[in-house]
Amino acid sequence: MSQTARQTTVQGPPLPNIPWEDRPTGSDAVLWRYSANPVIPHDLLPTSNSIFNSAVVPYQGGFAGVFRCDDTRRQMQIHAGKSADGLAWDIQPERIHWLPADPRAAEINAFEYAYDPRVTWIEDRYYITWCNGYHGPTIGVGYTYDFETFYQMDNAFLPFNRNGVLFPRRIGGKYAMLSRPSDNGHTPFGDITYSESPDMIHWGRHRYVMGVTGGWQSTKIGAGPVPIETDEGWLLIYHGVLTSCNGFVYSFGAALLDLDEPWKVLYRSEPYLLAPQAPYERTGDVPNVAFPCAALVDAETGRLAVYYGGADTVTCLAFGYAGEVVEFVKTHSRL
Ligand code: BMA
Repeated sequence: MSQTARQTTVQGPPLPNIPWEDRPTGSDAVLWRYSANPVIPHDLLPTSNSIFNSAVVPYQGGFAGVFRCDDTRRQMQIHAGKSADGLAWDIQPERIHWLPADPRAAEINAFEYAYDPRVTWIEDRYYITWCNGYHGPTIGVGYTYDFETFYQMDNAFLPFNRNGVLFPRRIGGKYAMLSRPSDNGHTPFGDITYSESPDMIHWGRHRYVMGVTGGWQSTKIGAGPVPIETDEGWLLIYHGVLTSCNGFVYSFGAALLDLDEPWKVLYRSEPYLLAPQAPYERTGDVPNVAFPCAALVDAETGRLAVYYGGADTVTCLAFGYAGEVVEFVKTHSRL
């Protein structure tokens, strides 16, 4: 624990080797893009059509992650990867093949499709949630210790659901997850909800967290990276969608959720933090998409590195200070 630039305390270990670039001279942006974006090109693998909406965590002094790699058949799959610096990635050419975590999980182990992973360390292992095809999209749950062998548990929910994001610790003694009940297509609605579980298998006590407001978050919203614990509340970076005459536009902003009862929203940014404006966010397989799935934070300095998908094609990075994001959300809030 330590103080960031604006006195917000971030809970967590120091991460001195967090990918980082200083704010460009003259800029007053709360989040700024990495000048060498995208960090992962669409064709890093010989078989990849696109690599985007991916999740990264600190691992053994470097970094590891789970990456959405749509292949040249346009199969949506997730692959494991490792990196020394969080920038240059070695991604496995084969998708993750899940071993059933228990005999009953074997019943749902057949692969349909997988996309938009999130990864978090809880207690003794790295948990992965993703959008898992099981007679419709729902929230897959699995874990790994080493990013080599992966175990699949039961899905958290019935279809249709997307954007399942675990909190990085138990809350009130229970595992906690945000999700976004939806339908089978390019859902034109979507609110963020909260559920808890004693065992990571049975989920209940569902609570409504927040829904759409206006502007960049007027069509649907969904949790992004694993929430970051601060002394002001859980810092939740989330995406919001606007429907233009040319289709959906995906931007992202942030909210602060109550530490003990995270379904209570304390503050929520009315302006976005980042909207598709760079060429690699505006042009690609799906234009006008900035879709965050992971954030690294150095509790010592408050430095924040957000990984997000650009235009459903590439993986990008944006930087900021957690304390400044908290301050921005508090001073630009509309619930
Ligand atoms: C959502 C998800 C995301 C994608 C976004 C924009 O419904 O499928 O993976 O980035 O649409 O196409």
